[in-house]
Amino acid sequence: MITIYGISASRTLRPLWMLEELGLEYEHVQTNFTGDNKQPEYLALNPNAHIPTLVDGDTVLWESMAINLYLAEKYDGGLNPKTVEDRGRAIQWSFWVMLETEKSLLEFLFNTVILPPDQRDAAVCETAVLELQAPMRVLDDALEGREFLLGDSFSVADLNVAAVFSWAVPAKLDLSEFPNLSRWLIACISRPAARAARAK
Ligand SMILES: N[C@@H](CCC(=O)N[C@@H](CS)C(=O)NCC(=O)O)C(=O)O
Repeated sequence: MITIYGISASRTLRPLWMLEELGLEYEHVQTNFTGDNKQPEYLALNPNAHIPTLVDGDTVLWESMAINLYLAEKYDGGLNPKTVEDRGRAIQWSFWVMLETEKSLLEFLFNTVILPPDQRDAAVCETAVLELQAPMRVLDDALEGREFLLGDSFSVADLNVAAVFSWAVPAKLDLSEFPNLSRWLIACISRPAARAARAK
C-alpha cells in the first residue's frame, strides 16, 4: 500500500505526478504545511515537518526528488533510465535543479504571484532572474537537438526538473531566450499525468 502525504499546491506535486505517470494505486492524505505538518503523528513520519512524505509498506521516505527516484526504480513504468550512466544523469539533474535553481525560482514565484502585491519585492525578483540565467542556459543547451533530457523519451530526470521549473509558468518568468527549455517545459507539464496531479 502506497500513501502520499501532502497537497498538490506544494512540492507534493512532484511525487503525485510520478505516481500518476506510473499508474499506481495510492492513498492521498491531504496534509497541509500550515499545521497538519506539525502534528505528532506526521512528525513521526517526517521529523522535518515538511511535505511530501511517501509511505510504501514499511518504507518511509521524504525529499521529493528522492521519492521520485525511488518510485521510478521500484515501479518501473518506463521512466527509470535503462543504463547506469543514464541513472547517474537522472540523479545529476535532480540534484542540479534543487541546488542551482529551486531557491531562485521559488523567490521569483513568491514575489510575483504568491505574496500579496504590497509585500512583493521587485529587487528579489530581479536578483532571482539574474541568478537563473546561467542554469537556464545550461538546461536550454542540454535540450538542443533532443526531445528530453536523456534522449527521445520522457524520464524521471524530466519529471523532476520540469516539476521545479513549472513554477516559471504561473510566475510568467521570461523564457523567450530559451526556446528549447520552453518547448520541453510545455511538453512535460502538459502530460496527462501532470494535469491529473495538479487536479488532486
Ligand atoms: N527539500 C524538500 C522540501 C520540502 C518542503 O519544504 N516542503 C514545504 C511545502 S512545499 C513545507 O513542507 N513547508 C512547511 C514548513 O517548512 O514548515 C522536498 O523537496 O521535499
